[in-house]
Amino acid sequence: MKGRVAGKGSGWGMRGLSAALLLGSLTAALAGGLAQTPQGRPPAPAAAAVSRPAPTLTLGTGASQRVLGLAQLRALPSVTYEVRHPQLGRSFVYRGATLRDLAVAGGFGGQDLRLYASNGYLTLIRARDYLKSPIMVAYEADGHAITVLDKGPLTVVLPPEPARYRTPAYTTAWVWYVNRVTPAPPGPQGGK
Ligand SMILES: Nc1nc2c(c(=O)[nH]1)N[C@H]1C(S)=C(S)[C@@H](COP(=O)(O)O)O[C@H]1N2
Ligand SMILES: [Mo]
Repeated sequence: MKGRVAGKGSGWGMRGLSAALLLGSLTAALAGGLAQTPQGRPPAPAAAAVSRPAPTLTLGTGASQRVLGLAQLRALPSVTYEVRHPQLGRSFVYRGATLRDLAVAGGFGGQDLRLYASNGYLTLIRARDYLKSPIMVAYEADGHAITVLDKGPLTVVLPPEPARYRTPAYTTAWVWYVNRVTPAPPGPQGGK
């Protein structure tokens, strides 16, 4: 299918699993906090560790890979725009680094990209899309760090234009919890 970013249904199993793991760790954090302070609220550091993990984005693989922390992501040129997140159903002003700049920083500028998420999800984003429009890895929404519940700490965001980005064919490109970008292996689906 033309303009299709990746196969439908990829990641379904992992999505359920990650939701279960997330719920499990939230429950554990709450239980742990309550056990330690029976009269009080769970301690802030436990809650913060669950909802705001430190962002890292790895560019490439193996010996040539580069790991960027938040400061290094912020040191790249940033883009900012408002768009409705298709899965959250809410609009945010997102800020982040473009895939175009990240690919250059990783030494694979202009190539089709494979994006990986911490829940095992992966998808393909085409050079013809990210070279023409500011698709970003967002680290900020409405001026704040992005929580896990809002698909952060790093999440892929597509601009509102062109209009095809708002069609179902592109919902797979909104990679939540993105943690690695590599050049796509050869093949129509980027080796998927
Ligand atoms: N990290 C991560 N991002 C993901 C997915 C996933 O499983 N994990 N699924 C993708 C796909 S295939 C789709 S269709 C949408 C699904 O969002 P929804 O289940 O909220 O409709 O998120 C996309 N981003
Ligand atoms: Mo999907």
